[in-house]
This record gives sequence, structure tokens and C-alpha cells, in this order.
Amino acid sequence: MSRHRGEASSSRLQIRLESLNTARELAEGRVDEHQLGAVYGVLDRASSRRSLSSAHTVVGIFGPTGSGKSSLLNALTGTDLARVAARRPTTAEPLAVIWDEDGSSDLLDWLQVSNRHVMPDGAPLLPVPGNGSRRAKRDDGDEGGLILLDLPDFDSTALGHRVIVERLAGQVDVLLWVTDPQKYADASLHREFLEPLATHEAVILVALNQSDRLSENDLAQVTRSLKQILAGEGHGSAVVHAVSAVNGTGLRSLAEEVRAIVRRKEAATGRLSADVDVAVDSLREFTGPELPPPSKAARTALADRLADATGADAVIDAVVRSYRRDAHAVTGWPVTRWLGNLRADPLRRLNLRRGDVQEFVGRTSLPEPGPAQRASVDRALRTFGEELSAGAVEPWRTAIRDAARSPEPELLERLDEAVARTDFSSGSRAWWWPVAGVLQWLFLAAMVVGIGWLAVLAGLGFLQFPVPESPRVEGIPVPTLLAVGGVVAGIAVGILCAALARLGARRRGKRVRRRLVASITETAEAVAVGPAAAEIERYNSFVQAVGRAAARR
Ligand SMILES: Nc1nc2c(ncn2[C@@H]2O[C@H](COP(=O)(O)OP(=O)(O)OP(=O)(O)O)[C@@H](O)[C@H]2O)c(=O)[nH]1
Ligand SMILES: [Mg+2]
Repeated sequence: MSRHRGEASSSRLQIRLESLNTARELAEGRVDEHQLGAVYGVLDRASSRRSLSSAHTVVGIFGPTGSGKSSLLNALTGTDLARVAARRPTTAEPLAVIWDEDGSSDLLDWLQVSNRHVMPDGAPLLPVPGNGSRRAKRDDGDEGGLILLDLPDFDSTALGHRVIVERLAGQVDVLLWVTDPQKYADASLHREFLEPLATHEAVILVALNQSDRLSENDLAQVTRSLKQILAGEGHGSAVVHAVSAVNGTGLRSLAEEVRAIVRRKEAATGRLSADVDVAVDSLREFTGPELPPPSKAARTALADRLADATGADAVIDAVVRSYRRDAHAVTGWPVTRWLGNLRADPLRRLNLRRGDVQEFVGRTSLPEPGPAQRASVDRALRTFGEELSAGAVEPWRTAIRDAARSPEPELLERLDEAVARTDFSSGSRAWWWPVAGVLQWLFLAAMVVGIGWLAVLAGLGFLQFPVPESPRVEGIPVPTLLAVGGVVAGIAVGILCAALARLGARRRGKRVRRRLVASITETAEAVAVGPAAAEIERYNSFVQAVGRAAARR
């Protein structure tokens, strides 16, 4: 039964640790390195502790100097292994007392404890005086091994002591805090030792030693006061064992609690689980609600803004004017058509006429990106990044914004490529252009014939030859009809075609703008949207990983 529970909590811890590790990986390069310190520490300790004996429970005795840690160890073991003295501080090196030696040595190596004493087989914790150390019965094997550590004082002036106990406070499975009537309320001890371990309540035991030095009344009062202080720092359910290492008071119940913990074999897991809680808490400030991926609207708006920034309007304008110029060259009134050809092709001026640019090779002759253009590209990207990162907490917010903006210098280059890549349908003609063109030549021919005819008639009259009667249509002489009709029809068709060309040009302008935006969208997806979306996904995965690491069950 207890084994099952132990296995369940151990695999639960496994999942939590894996999630914590995932969160760490995702946070790397985003969250400040030293803010990940707690996480690194926990992962490191957990992988070490879990690779070592799970049959042993390590109980460390912590407390201020002179509280009676060594005396308590002696009393609990029924030995005088630990040096006890009136001169302080006495204990400078950790001492391990070991029940069930098998498999404990690697664990002790990891704990860096070299003073080791192995209890004889079957020796009880807290032997009853007079009965010898072999009296109390212990079930074999199943009881679980115990390593009891006597440690240097926690409030030592000797720096070395402090280093040892702080390290071991992070490594042991159970922390037994031993205090005394003088120091039980010492604020700095509480602040430095007990407060940071608020999440570790399940693996902390508290003993008020030297209870023999207090009257019954005083003891009750001191115990109450200590409980109050503990409750104030998150140890509300801690049991305070009032004990005396000298006369044995309270040792039985303390030993019984230790035995129960050892038997359950869950302390190591429980301690690491509490450590994970602390690590998760240190990551919480970097989490928030998950973010949606970049919306279609945001992406379109970005492409639109970028199109504006690249001078798309100038290109579209050139497309429109080039179309009208081409149409005019074919369908305009031939008499004045040559005037139109005097103007340069606006598209060719931008190097955008088909054949002018080769994909990925040529640069267009759009104006070189100046500060204004750079600024509008920057603004477009910033707006995009800000929209995406709204709702994220730092440092993710900045990371998402940076991901959207990182390619900026390259982006201008690639936007220009996108423009160059776009098909402007330059050179392609509408079906009606040649029709109108043929008509124009016919009208011109009619005009030339009519004028020629009239000129011949006028010449004959001038030379006093008889002028032959011209054939008439509806009373109008044919040469006049041809000359005037040719001119009028030619101009009229020219005007009509110009109007049609304006409509066609506008349609082509719109189509080209769509293509241009599509082409820019492709570029924007590759250089801005993609990286930003990846960063959002990373953030979301981080939030999820922290959530999984936080789940105790
Ligand atoms: N009256 C009384 N004296 C005690 C008790 N426990 C320890 N002492 C005395 O307190 C003094 C310090 O005991 P230690 O066991 O050396 O204390 P410690 O916590 O190990 O001290 P350091 O090793 O210096 O950290 C000794 O003189 C002990 O005899 C107790 O329960 N009652
Ligand atoms: Mg000592």
C-alpha cells in the first residue's frame, strides 16, 4: 500500500521534474540566467538524489549553537558518538549515524559526509535504557534505512560551518530543527532558515530542546509562542516537540515520528517535490495567459503597412501610368500619338518593366531606402510586435517584439526583392487595343485620302480647270466626308480609348497591388511573422511546462 503510494508520488515527481526542465530549456536565453538559479539547483539536486538510495531517509539535525543537536543525536542513538561540550561551537564536521548500511555509501559521498558510524543490525532509534541496544524490535528490510546527521551550528561565526549546513539543508530529505528556550524566537534564525522553507513543511520537524530547564508553565508558554512564530512564517501545522536530551522528555514521540517517516520512504520525494514548488514559484512571475498565434488581420495589416513603406504607391502609380501610355501608343490618334512617346515609361524608370529585373539578382530602381522608409518599416514591425506581445509578461514581451523586429536591415532588402518578383503584367495588352489601332489607321487613311482628294480638287480650281462634281452621300461631298470624318472619328476613338484605358489601368493597378501585397506577405511571413509566431509558441510552451511542473497531482 505505502509502496504503491510511494511509486505514484515518485512518478508524479518525475513528470514535474521533466516539465521543470522543459520550462528551463525554454526560458534559457530569455529569462535572466541568475533568475533561473533556483531551477538549476533543484534539477541538479533532484537528479543526484534520485540516482541514489531511495531506501534511505536522510534526517539532518539543524539549529543554533548550543541548542543540543549533538546531545540529541547521542540520546536518540543511545551512544555518545557526538562530541558534546560546554564550549561553543563544538561540532565542526557533520557526523552520520547510519541504520542499514547497504547502499548508503554513495549517498553519503554525495552529502560529503566522511564521519560515518554504522549502527549494529537491529539497533533501534531511541533505545530504552537498561534494555540494551538490541531490545526494540525492528522488522527486517521493510523498515527503511536511516541516516541521522549531526551538523555544525547554523548561526556560527565560523564561515565554514555556515557553508556546510546551508549545503546540507538543501540536500537532506528531512530537516530536524532543534532550538532551545534562549534562541527559539531568534528572528534572524527564523528569517534565514525557517521562512525560506515554508513550502517544505511536510519534511520539517521542530524540537524545542532543554525543556528540562523550564518550569511547566514557562514551557507551555514558550511552546505556544514558538508555534505562533512558526505559523506566521508558513509552518502552521508544524508539531513542536518539547524535548530534553538530558532527561529524555519527549524523545519517544519525536523518535516515533522519525520512524514513521523512515517507514513511509516518501521523504526524499516529498522534499524534492517541495523544492520543485519553490522553483516553480521562481518562474511564475514570467508566466501569464497563453497568447494566440498572429491573427490573419494582424498579418494583413503588417503586409499593408510594409507595402506602403516600400513605396508601393509609387509602383502602382507607375503601373497605371505605364498602362495608359502603352494603350495610347497603340490606340491614340496617330497624328498626335508621337507626343506620348516623348515621355519615358514610368515602369521602365523604376526598372520594373518585364525583363528588366531578374529574380533575386536585380535591384529595382525604387528609391534607396532612406531614413523615412526605414522608420516606417520599423514602425510597421513595432506595431505588429506590440499587438502580438500584448498580454505577455516580461521578458517574453520583449522577446516576442524582438523576434518580429530582428530582421529589419535584411527586411528592406527582401522587400525590394519582393517588389522585383512581382508580376506587373507590363507589356501585356488588352484585346481591344489592336482593334482600335486598326480603326485608327483606317480613319487616318480616310483622312489622308479625303484631304488628298480635296487638294486635287482645289488644285484643279486654282488652275482654272473644270472641277468635276464629287460624289455625295446624304448631300455631303465624299472627299469632305472622308477628310472631316477621318479626323473626327480618329479623335473620337482616341478619346474613347483613353477613357477605356483609364478604367483598365485602374483595374490593373488594383490587381498589381494585390500581387505586390501577396509577395510582400510572403516575405513578411518569412522574416517577421514566422519568428514572432515561433517565439509566441515558445512562450506558450513555457507557460504550459510551468503549469505541469506546478501540478502536485
Ligand atoms: N539542561 C540541558 N542541557 C542540555 C540539553 N541538551 C544539551 N544540553 C547542554 O547544552 C550544551 C550544548 O550541547 P551540544 O549538544 O554540544 O549542542 P550543539 O547544538 O551540538 O552545539 P554545537 O555543536 O556547538 O552547534 C552542552 O553542555 C549540553 O550538555 C538539554 O536537553 N537540557
Ligand atoms: Mg554539536
